[in-house]
Amino acid sequence: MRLSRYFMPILKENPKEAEIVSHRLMLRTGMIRQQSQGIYSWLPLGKRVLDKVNKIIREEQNRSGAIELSMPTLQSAELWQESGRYDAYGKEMLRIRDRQDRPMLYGPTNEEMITDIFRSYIKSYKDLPLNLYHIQLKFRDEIRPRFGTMRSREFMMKDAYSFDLTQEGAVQSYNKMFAAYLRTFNRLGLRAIPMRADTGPIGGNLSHEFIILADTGESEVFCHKDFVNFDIPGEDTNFDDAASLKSIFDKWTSVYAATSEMHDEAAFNAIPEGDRLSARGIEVGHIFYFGTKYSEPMGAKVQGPDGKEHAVHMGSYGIGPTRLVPAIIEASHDENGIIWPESVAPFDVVVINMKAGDQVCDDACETVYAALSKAGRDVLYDDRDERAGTKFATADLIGVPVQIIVGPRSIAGGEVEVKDRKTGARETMTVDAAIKRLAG
Ligand code: P5A
Repeated sequence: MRLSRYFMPILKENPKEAEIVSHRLMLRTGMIRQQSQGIYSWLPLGKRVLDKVNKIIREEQNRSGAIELSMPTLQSAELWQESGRYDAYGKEMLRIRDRQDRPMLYGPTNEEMITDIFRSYIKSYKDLPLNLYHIQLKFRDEIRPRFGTMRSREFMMKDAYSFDLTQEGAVQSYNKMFAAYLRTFNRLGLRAIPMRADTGPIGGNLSHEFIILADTGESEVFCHKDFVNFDIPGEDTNFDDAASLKSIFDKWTSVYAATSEMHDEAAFNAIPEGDRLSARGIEVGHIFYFGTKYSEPMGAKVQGPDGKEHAVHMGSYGIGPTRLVPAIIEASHDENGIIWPESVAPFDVVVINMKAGDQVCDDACETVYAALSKAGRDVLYDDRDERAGTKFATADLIGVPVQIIVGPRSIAGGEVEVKDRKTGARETMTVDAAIKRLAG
């Protein structure tokens, strides 16, 4: 991508409305734009990051055996009347009427709709277990939308729903998602800690929130320091092996961790003082087991091996991609801007032409840009007619992991500078060596 032809509206000034660093940086780098309170457009730079986050989420959902579909944002109120949540959900639900005056709503979550899909097709235990997910916009008319896309009214969610014949099966489905979530957040460059949490309007009595520790987080959390050293389940995790899934779950729930709603002061105080962590955190995921709360009233039943009808045991599993993007920035930035983990960086490399219009610089930049693009890397080429200082500041601000700096002096000797955004380390090398290093 040539920056001169890209759409990346960088703001010169720090936006006044932004209270936390991620919100400030997302506005400054032109990643997002507020359209109305708590409702955002994702501009091209932001969209790239969001897509990479979703790709990782998708890969790990698929690896665990979950199957992707797509459900609409608008739902009929009838389904929610069946479960009893239409009245219970309250003012957070945006209620709409269509031209025939039929009550509709913009979905805040999809338990009812997926249960409806399930009951229409699945009749036998032989088709279980089943886990269906989608990545779709949701709307919750939050009282206090704030911090940009961290807590917005319209937001994206990856929501998965599992169906099992028995509670035992449902617990295994829960453990699958538990392990998949640990892997997902790790690949996003985050250490998320699963904590016992309140189930709120989704229901049930077993749930874990996945929390990233950050001073700007909205949740107050309490946990044991040991979490920092726990191993993340590997790529070879066998999602069909109930025992190994259980051992992952047991390990990660073996020491104290709870949000303020579930906090047990006595249990926390039993931890040696030096190992206690009382901090703030960002909830990036939340998983639930709620048994037959929806399947019973909505008649989602299957025939069991005993020939009788059984209401299925369900769980639901949410991740917030549009919250994860600012959460990653909260965890990874410095005074000059964002430092993207490689896995979600909008571009892998930025080529900085210090003297656009100089034939030798232009030619070298074009060579690097073409070679790395051909090798499949996402390359941003800063070919703008701007001062070198402005270009360096932009590159640091938008946080691309590697910068290739092409200046008239070094290119006269056939060399470029390669700078690592995170460490600031610089290395001088030939054009060919730079291409070889970064072609991947
Ligand atoms: C689980 C999947 C549910 O809705 N039903 C389907 C369950 N859970 S949840 O905890 O309420 O939300 C799941 C995740 O969505 C993100 N999220 C938000 N992100 C941005 N702005 C919001 N207002 C918002 N509300 C929820 C969070 O990451 C949450 O963990």
